[in-house]
This record gives sequence, structure tokens and C-alpha cells, in this order.
Amino acid sequence: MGLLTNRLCLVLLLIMVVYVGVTTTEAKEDPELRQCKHQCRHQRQFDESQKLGCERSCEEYIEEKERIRKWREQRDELGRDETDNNPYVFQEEQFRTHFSTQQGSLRVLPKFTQRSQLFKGIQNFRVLLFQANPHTFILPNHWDADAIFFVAQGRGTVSLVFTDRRESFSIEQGHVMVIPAGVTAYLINEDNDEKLVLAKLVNPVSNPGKFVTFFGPGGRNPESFFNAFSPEVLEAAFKTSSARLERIFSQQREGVIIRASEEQIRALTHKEGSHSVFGSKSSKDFSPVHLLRQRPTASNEFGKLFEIDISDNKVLQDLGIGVSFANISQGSMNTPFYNSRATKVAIVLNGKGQFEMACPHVSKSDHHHHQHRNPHHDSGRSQQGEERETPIHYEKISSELRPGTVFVVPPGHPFVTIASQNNNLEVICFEINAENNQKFPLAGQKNILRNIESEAKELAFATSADEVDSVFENQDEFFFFRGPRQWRQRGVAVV
Ligand SMILES: *[C@@H]1O[C@H](CO)[C@@H](O)[C@H](O)[C@H]1NC(C)=O
Ligand SMILES: [Cu+2]
Repeated sequence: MGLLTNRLCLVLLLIMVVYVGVTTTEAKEDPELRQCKHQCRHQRQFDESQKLGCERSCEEYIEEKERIRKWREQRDELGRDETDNNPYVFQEEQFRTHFSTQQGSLRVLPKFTQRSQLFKGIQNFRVLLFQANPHTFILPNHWDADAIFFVAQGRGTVSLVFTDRRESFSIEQGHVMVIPAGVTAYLINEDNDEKLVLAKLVNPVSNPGKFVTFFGPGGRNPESFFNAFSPEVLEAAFKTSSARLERIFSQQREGVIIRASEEQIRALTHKEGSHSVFGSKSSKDFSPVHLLRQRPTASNEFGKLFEIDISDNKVLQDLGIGVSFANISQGSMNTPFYNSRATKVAIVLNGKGQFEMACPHVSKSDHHHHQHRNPHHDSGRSQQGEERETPIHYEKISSELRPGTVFVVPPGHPFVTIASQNNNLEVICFEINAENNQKFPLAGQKNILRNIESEAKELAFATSADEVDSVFENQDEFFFFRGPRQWRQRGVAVV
């Protein structure tokens, strides 16, 4: 509508307001358009060219209306769901199969930036779910990515192979372990009944957001990378006939995860203690950390929070990744809080619940792309190119949580999770950029609002400090609270 002069605009607007609802019987032309044009012709103060201009504006107005109508129609056809306005939550169905055999599978969540450009800061990370049946062996392989995993279920043995040694570790539910890029690793699920389930965060070292698995030991399935080399090259490298090489690199056809016999399992896992080193000692300690045996950093009847202090763990510190586990009692919630520097990638392992977050980045009107609404970003500019101050608005991002749900919480964003009435909600969180990260609670003990001076509170809330304190000093639990339904059911009058 840039063609319009202000005066034309005003006149047009008057026409629209005054004559809406007046109908005409004449053919095809949109009645509203006809009416609009008709009024243009009857503006006495207009000369001929102004009348034409007015009619053109009528057409543009109707075209724009039509365009919006079509866009709405299209959007409704595509079906709008929770995720339309909420790029932060992924449900389990969105995992894709990376590989899968009768004995287990590795599933991977699509790249974050495929969902939204808001994830540029974590575009190099991928989330994976691995599971293997009882009595299985996962063939030795290496990745072009650092991987950090949490054992969500079961137990097993992991072996890491270096040039001078091999290190084998027992793992069980609650352990966190890192497999560095390029290090060949193999895995056994030695349990008789239980699946081994791992939740992984992967950080590729070369191709952002993309990783590949390399199998040396193998054959046709999984294919060994040795098969890519010319027979004469392999003959020379191994000083062996190509017939022998052909035999050894062609027999495996059962895939990445295969069943192993009792004896093989026993031989591969029969270790004194939980850690055995074959060869010389390591400089870095890759031993798994038992997250659930740490002293909880928050614990009451409403929940428990376990965290790894990465300043104590060189391997995690180098990756800059923190890990925490929240076990929220049924019907309870965690305090609203935000992380100062870390982006939280959380995976629901057990239970159901609810997630809510305040986000200034998305709004109900941003249907097709998620844009900053911040005034210092481009979308805050008006058509004339001058800075338009868009008042900051925080959209409520909310979602159901169930096993397999992944949600992302960027730094600075306040959020809560609430467990359903029937089950504890168990969530494993990987915190990207965790170095020097702090959690800032917004309610209960250590609530940062309690540390604001009275005068500052009065100025900020435009009311008395006493009134402010009567709100922010009521909750006396730390980190985990009675949830919304339990609170209401207590029937206690809110002061
Ligand atoms: C979570 O807490 C419940 C209740 O205390 C407990 O039974 C359950 O084992 C805990 N989950 C984990 C993984 O520790
Ligand atoms: Cu946001």
C-alpha cells in the first residue's frame, strides 16, 4: 500500500467504515471492491487522476485481503499443532533410525537447525537413543564425533581401544561416560533380561551436525572400511595374501549388534572391580561417573537433582558439557529457573508431565519462521526503515512431556517442569556450554529476587517492598515444590 498518499488512505478508510454492508446486485466483481470503487468515483474533491488512484488502492486492498485469506487456508490445511509455535519440543516419533537390527537400534533426532534457526548456537549437536537386547555385542567402531552418554536402563561393559592399551568399564543405570572422537569402542549388554538403553549427546568434530560410524572389524554388514582399499594395497599393508584378506573381511553379515554366547559374554566381562586396564596407564580418566550416586544438589520430598560438577571432571570439562538428572516426585514441580550460559537439552526417560517456558523469540503470529522480536533485530524495523520499538513479549511455550520427549531450554529462559499425578518424572539433561554455568532459581530458597534491595523492588514493581516480599518469601522449599494441583487441593487460602 506504499502507493497511497495519506489523504487517499484516510478517504479509503472512511469509505470502508461507512459503506460496509451496502450490497449491490451487479455481476462478478467482488461486491466489496465494487463498493469501494463506486465511492472513489463519488469523491467530489478528487480530480480524475486521484479518482483512478483511489480505485487502484481499492484493488490492492482487495488483493491483499485475498492473499491473506489464501495463506490462512493453506496454513489450516497443513494442520497446526503444538509445534507450530514451539520449536523447542520434540516428541519421540521424530527420532529417525540410524541403524537397526533384530538385536537393537540407534535412533537420532533430526538436526536442531532443521527445525529452527533459533538453534544455531547448538547446531553441531545431535541427540541419540541407543538400545540393545540382552546378551548382545556391539561391534568395535569409531565415530568422527565426541559422544557422551547416560545409561538410562540396564548394564553392560564398554571397552575403549587406544594405541597402547585397552580400558574396559562396567556401566549400569545412572552412569555417565564419554567416548572421545576416533577412539574405537565396543559394548556388551551382559544382562540376561534387561535391555541396555543409552541416551546420547553427540558433538561431531568435522562436519557440523553430521557424524558417521566407521567399522574396521566387520565384513559385509556392517561393511568394513578395509573393503574400500585395493587388494594389492591390503596385501602389502598386512603382508598377507588377498585370498585370506577377502575371507576375513567378508564373513560378518549379521549387522552392528549381534547376539553373543554365555561364554563369550563371560570372557568379555569377567573383570575384577569395575575398571580394568590392559596396557599402560592413561593420562585422562575416562571412567564412567555414577550420576545417581552423587550427593544430590537438591533433595526434598518433591524431588531430587543430581549434577556432575564439571570442574571435577577433566573429560567433561574439555567438552564443556554438563549432565544432570532430575527425579521429580509425582504431582510436584521444580522451581522456575534459568541457566546463565548453558543450553539445556533434556530427554524424558520416565513418567509424564508438563513443560512451560517463557520465550521472547517466538510469537503466535510467527507461523512459518521463528524470528527474534527483539527491537535491535531487523524484524523490529517498520517499513519506513526506522527503528520501531516492539515491546518485549514472552510467549508461553508449553508441552506435554512423556518418555522420549526432548526439550531444549536456551540460556536465560525461565522454565518449569511438572510431574503428573501418577508417576515420578525422570529427566536427563545435557548442558551445552556448561563451563561457569549457574542455575538461577526464581522461587523458593536461593530465589534471586530475595536479594534485591527494598528500594529496587519498590521501583521495579511499583508497589511497596512488603507487598513484593509477601509474594517472593512465601515458598520456603529449595528447588522442588508441591505442584500446581497439589497446591490447590490443599485448600489453603493464598495470602
Ligand atoms: C526416582 O525416585 C523414585 C522415588 O523416590 C524412585 O523409586 C526411583 O527409583 C527414582 N529413579 C531413579 C532413576 O533413581
Ligand atoms: Cu526464546
